[in-house]
This record gives sequence, structure tokens and C-alpha cells, in this order.
Amino acid sequence: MRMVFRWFGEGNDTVSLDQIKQIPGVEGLVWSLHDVPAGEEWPMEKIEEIREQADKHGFHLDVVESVNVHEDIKLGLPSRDRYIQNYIRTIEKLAAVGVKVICYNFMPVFDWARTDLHKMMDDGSTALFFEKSKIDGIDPFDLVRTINHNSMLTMPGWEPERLAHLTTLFEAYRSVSEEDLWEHLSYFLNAIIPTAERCGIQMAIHPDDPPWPIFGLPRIMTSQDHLRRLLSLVDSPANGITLCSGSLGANPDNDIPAMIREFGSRIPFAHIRNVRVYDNGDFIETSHRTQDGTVDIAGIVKAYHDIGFEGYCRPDHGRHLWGEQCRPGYGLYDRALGIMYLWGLWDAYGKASQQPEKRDSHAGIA
Ligand code: DNO
Repeated sequence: MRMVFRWFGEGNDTVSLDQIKQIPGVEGLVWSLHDVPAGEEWPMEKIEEIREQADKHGFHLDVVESVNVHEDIKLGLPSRDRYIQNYIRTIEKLAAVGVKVICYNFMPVFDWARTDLHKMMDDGSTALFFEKSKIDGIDPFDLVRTINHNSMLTMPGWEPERLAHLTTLFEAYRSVSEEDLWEHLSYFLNAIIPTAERCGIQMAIHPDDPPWPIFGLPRIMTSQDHLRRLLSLVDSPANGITLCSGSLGANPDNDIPAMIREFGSRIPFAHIRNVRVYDNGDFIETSHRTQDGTVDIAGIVKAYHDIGFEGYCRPDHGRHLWGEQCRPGYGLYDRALGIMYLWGLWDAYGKASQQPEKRDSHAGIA
């Protein structure tokens, strides 16, 4: 398991590279060019800038999250080919600086969705919260306002320029069924995977968060069956999964250890996060500790350990602790605590599988 940490870039993150450097076992940054609109080719100068910053701190840049997919690709519009060409050129450029994994998602219009970014927990910390009945009744425009007004920094997946066209987008998706979305995903993958293969990059789709349709928009990356179907769209190691335990875990029917055992090497990137799911379908993002949520984090780490997981892993969202002012879900403290919990489990499973130490040989003593 190779530990990495999401960083939003100089001036765009409250956490510094010096701070990340002090978290045990973090070897690389999970990064993106957050100011490049979806569909545009990434400029090499900007990629180089990040590389220099990472190099100074001894971090690798093996994992990009995300190169966003333009809505025209998800909608299957004729203009998609132009955006796919840009995507392909971006893959080539990323390969040139050593990137190994590109995480992306195929969610129409919205990326992740929550109704409250600072829900008070009983220990005084705050966390991201999803209230099911509220989302069923809310106007999507209100949700966009809530998300953008409650954060001091632009939220990835909620970029104003894309959401400005919300009405048009909703209109356009009206005629797109789940099966259409599968077809559009297949078209996209068939176009880009040969380039990814040639460049030694694994594409890793992020599951839908939450894993069910919202606002009547289709969502297709929500279960083990869906992930299996995704892998069969293009049967290549370059077509993989970002297995996000928090996204999939919001549906208690999802058995994440079973997914790890089934999909194995087609998971180049693990997002590990806990959520507590309530009977009415609401959920809150808790600490990573197994007992604090309803996702079996210990079982998940055990499954990764059992399959000899050599992919990248990052702690996903954390709570906001000790008064930290940070990007919602992306503070320093709880993610650092999360990493230590994950390492603790990982190392303990490793110890258990080692042979007991021999004490009778006096090896090493003169
Ligand atoms: C949430 C993230 C997602 C993820 C994208 C990948 O915090 O896990 O926004 O980055 O879905 O494209």
C-alpha cells in the first residue's frame, strides 16, 4: 500500500507541503489542475510548476485526481470527439511527467453531493452530512448556493462556470437514460484506453457519491455489479477503479471487502473513509475508526492486505477538528489521524502473518 495525500495546490489549500511531509509514510501528492476547465487540454507549464513544488519536498506525482470529463462526453453529443482528443493529449502529457494513475468520474452534472458541510457532531467537531429527505425536496440551485457559499475555496466538482449552465444541463440530461450513459462511457473508454495503455497509465473511475441517482439524473457507478460491468467495457488493466469506501459505503448493501477481493489489480487507487449511515438513509462522515461508522474499515484494510495490494491509497474526507479552518472534508488533522489508523491496521495484519521470531539461535550476538 503506497500512501498519498490530496493537495489542491499553492494558494488553493490550507494545508502546506511542509505539513504533509510530517505525516508518516506519505510518499506522494494526489493533485490536479483545478483551474483548468473540464474538456480543456492541460498546459505543460502548469504541470511543470506542480512538479517543481513536489520535487522540492520529495513527493511523487503518480496520482492525478481528477482530469474532469466534459459534460458533452457524458451526454454523448457530437462535440464530444473534440473533448476526447483533448483528454487524450492530456493523458500523454501526464505520462511524460511520470503519472501512473488518473482518477476521474462519470457523474452527470454534480460530483459528490452533501446537504451540510459543517454538521456539528456530539464531540464538537463538524463533518460533511447528507440528509436524504432534504435532497429529495431541495432545488438543485439551492444546493449549489449552499456548497459554494459555505466554503472559502472553490469546491472541486462544483466549479461555478460549469454550474452556471445548470438549467441547460438538466434539460439536456432529460433524454439520457442509464443505458445511454453506459453507452457514452463505453465510447469514451474505447477512445482513451488505447492511449492510456501505450502510456502506462491506469484510468481509475470514481464511484458515484452518494451511490444512487439524485435530482432525477442517471448514476451508474453505484455497486459491485456496476463496477464489474465497467471493467468489462474495455477489458484492459488500463481500465480500472478508484475504490472509494465512503462513497460506496453510503449504501450498506455494498460489500467493499468483497469488491477488493473480486477486482484486485484493477484497483490502482483506494480512497478509504468511514461514514455512519442512519436508518432513514442519512449519513455523516465520521473518523476513519471502524467503530465510529458503519463501514468496516478494518475489514477493508484486511482485504487489501490479503490481496497484497500495491496500489496507491489516500485517507479520504475527514472531520474538521480543533477549530481548523479548511476545505470541507480536507483538513490536515483528521486525515493525518486517518492515515495513522490505516497504517496501524496494515502493520498489525503484516505482523500477524509473519513467522514468530526464533529466539534460540543467538543470531547477532558475538
Ligand atoms: C470527493 C472526491 C471526488 C473525486 C472525484 C473524482 O471528495 O473523492 O470529488 O475527486 O469524483 O473525479
